[in-house]
Amino acid sequence: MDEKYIITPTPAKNYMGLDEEYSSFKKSKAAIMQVPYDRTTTYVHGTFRGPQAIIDASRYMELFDDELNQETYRIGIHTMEPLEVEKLSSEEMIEKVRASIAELLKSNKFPVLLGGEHSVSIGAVKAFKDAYPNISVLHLDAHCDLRNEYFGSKLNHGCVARRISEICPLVQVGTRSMSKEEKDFLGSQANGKVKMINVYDILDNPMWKDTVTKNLSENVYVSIDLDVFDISLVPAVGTPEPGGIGWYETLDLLRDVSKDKKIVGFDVVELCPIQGQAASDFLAAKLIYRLLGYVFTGKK
Ligand SMILES: [Mn+2]
Repeated sequence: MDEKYIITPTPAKNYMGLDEEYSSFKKSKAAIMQVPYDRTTTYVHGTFRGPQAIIDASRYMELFDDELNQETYRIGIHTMEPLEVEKLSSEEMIEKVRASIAELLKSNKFPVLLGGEHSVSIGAVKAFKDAYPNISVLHLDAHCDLRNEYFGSKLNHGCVARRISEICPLVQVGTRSMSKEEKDFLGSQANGKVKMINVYDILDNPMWKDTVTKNLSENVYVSIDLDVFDISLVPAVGTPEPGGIGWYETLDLLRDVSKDKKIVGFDVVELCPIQGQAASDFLAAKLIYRLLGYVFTGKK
């Protein structure tokens, strides 16, 4: 792709390009943590470019949210320097993420984590479990990620939900791909710790969103693998799967959950940018802003 198609002159540092007044650590309620980790990706590599692509795209969004009729940025959104994780093992990266999220929670910041591959979420969930013992995880993903081990590692991105299910209850939404091992796990050992609402449930049952909220505890961490969206909306992911969910039904779900529960943090992972195709990056940037808006509605 010819470089002239890329309008952004230099990589942006700040989500939405916010001024100091709305992005200093001290004054911000939310903090964006970038974790450009991409070591166990099995198909398309490049998720380490995800956080920067989201920050770059975010500069072209309106500061006014026309659905919520509010200027969510006024809560203050701080962008942290990217975590240095490129050369770390999965164990080391997860511990670094856990410690960084724990620090943010101590400072009363609302963490937003940008991946990177999905294994970054394990560190975040560990930190949230320490801070909120009754936490549960809402996991949006095309894949159920319930393998005990994948490519020789228990911390592979394909094992994320299995590891999270060992920490706290998990509700999965939008899945449409699984192995026989994962199917068997759901049928036997999951022991009610994992509730799955797959795409067929979404198509068949108009009350599917109620099933989601019913199975979540009061405090909720949301983990969004962007491949949950249909590939026509978000083709730039590490493991694209056809038949995903749409923008408005995803927003409907997140709006419902934010009203019924307390969302205490979230991540957006697995963006694998395609040069010259900005739609996926922009959707991710806007999804983050809208979800922050839901969480902080009326709390500016
Ligand atoms: Mn996935």
